[in-house]
Amino acid sequence: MLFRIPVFIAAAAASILGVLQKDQHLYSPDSDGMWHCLLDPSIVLRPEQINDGFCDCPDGSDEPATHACPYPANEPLFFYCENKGFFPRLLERHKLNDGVCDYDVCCDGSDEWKSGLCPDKCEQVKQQYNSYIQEAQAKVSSALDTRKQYAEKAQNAKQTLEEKLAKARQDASTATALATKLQQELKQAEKDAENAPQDNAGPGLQEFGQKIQETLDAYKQQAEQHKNELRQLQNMVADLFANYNPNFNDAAVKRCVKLYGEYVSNKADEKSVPELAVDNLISEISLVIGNRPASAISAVPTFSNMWHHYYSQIIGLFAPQPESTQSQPDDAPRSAGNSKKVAQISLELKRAENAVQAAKTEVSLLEDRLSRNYGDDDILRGVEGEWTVQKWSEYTYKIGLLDAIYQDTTLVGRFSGVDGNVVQFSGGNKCWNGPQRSARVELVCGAEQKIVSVSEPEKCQYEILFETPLVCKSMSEEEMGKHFVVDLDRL
Ligand code: MAN
Repeated sequence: MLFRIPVFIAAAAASILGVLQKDQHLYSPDSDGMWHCLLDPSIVLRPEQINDGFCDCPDGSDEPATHACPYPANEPLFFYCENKGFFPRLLERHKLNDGVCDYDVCCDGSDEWKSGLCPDKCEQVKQQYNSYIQEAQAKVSSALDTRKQYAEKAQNAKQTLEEKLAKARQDASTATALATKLQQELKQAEKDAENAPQDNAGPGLQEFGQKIQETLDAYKQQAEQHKNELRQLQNMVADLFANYNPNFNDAAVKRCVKLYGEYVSNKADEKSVPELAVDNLISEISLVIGNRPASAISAVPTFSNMWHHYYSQIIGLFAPQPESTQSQPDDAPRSAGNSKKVAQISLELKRAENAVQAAKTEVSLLEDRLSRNYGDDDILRGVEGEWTVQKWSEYTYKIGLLDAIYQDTTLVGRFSGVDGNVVQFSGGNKCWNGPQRSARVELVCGAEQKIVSVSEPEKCQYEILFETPLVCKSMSEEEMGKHFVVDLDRL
């Protein structure tokens, strides 16, 4: 053990112990063989006063390898360990020669240079480091592979959306062209109908049609009323769901809240098709019975003339269409045909207009989805529809990065945007006496999707740390090395 001390002293003679290689020149003596404190050159010392365990320079520059000098302004002063064969590091000077081997920083044991207590273990530390780097490289490369797959999925999802958008735009323009053509045809058919002699279906038919319309209207209103009542009831239960006191042990309330949660999760989207169908039917009836000029109403409605009217309408629908109107005899059936044609074209026009509207809505929805920011490489699109379900503390969290977050059955928030590695969720269930729930999810690189922590710094505002390969980037060995910790037990 004794022979180690001269090794360090000998090293100090050639170079000053505890000083970075690049700063060694600052310790060269002047032409008189004297040395000056670094920040106060008026203080002149003999070279052997450096590292003699007595503090001469207020800046501590004469004691780089001892703790003789107090830290100026409480900022630590450092000792440089050379760590030959590994990476040089800096150790706070108060840890020098204290009887503890600080191998996590000075693997060469130079921190205990006075006693020589600590043999050099840089070789073992290097082995630990190498296997750490190997493992880290394997993890990062597997995470990057997974990320690549997500990026491909994202690319495909984007491409599918772009194709859907192209199709929707095409549908919109086809439907628009058709609607324009039908508008012209309708104008012509209306003209033809006005000029044609009229059949003798009477005002009774109009009344009859009106009755059907009124009945349909009444049903529609009733359905509307039921819908409003249902909405009110839903709002009442939703309010209970968002604001009940979970600490109050009321089994009925808890059961209601649980069932409501299930009801909301399983509820199918509202369909507006039947309503549209009713509207179409109402306007179809008005086209069949109401487009007729008042002068045409001549007969009193009887069962037989109404029967005749409907019979000719129905037969007209299925009868082979004449080549041209010119070949029609100039009598009542032609008139029925004309008014049926107006009705038919109007209906087709209405359908085409609905199709235009639907395609335009689809176009704007798709444009919106395509223009949103989903992070580098649009990567978040790759996890669309993927949910991570994990218990954290007393709740089970369900996270769909592009959808929503649930805390058990409580909606914490819906996806509202991405900013760098942070995904925001807002508009969740209202907090008891507080705001609507919201969350901020910070994504960090990890091999798989996993919740690392959930906190609630403000009531009902959640901070979630979430591991995912989505944000992994290739790392240099130096970056990986920053997280390396020496396992002292294995030295
Ligand atoms: C539930 C949970 C909690 C939240 C309280 C607020 O218990 O959503 O996270 O703090 O409600 O009342």
